[in-house]
Amino acid sequence: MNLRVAIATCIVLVTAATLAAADENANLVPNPGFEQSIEFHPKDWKKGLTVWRFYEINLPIKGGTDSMIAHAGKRSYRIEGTGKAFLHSGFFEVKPSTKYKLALWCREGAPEAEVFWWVKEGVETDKRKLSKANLKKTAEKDGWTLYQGEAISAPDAKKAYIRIIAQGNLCVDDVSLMEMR
Ligand SMILES: [Ca+2]
Repeated sequence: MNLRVAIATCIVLVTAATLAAADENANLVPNPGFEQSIEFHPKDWKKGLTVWRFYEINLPIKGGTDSMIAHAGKRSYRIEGTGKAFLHSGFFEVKPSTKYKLALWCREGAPEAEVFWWVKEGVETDKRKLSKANLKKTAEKDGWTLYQGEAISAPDAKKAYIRIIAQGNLCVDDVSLMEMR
């Protein structure tokens, strides 16, 4: 092996190691910090599956992106009211029977969260439809609280989305789901 080949090989190995490390820490949640638009036309329901969706469960409650306050970036998601709401992430791909860590930064209220496992859009897994994340407070900074929990994907899971549950006011930013190893 001459020096040039050795250096090239070394660069390839370092690049592969860097990519593997990046993959290990990859956040699977689309638009995790609400920095991109979550608007979609009701007729374009397929696009609706790729963005954050808000569901009023018990009124009075309302929700929307907030550009006045953010844990990071310029926007967060604000839920206001005394009722109950669900905030669903867009669908993303997951591995079956795999342990994931869910994390989100919140203020003004305490969230609950679940991860729903799907074979594909519209088809839930047979074995385990959802995992409750059992969130715990793990850090506080500048008025924001970090909540973290774990969830194990169903044996037939290929896709997932996260449901954040708000009972009353809640401000959310930087939601992540990462594979644990
Ligand atoms: Ca943000």
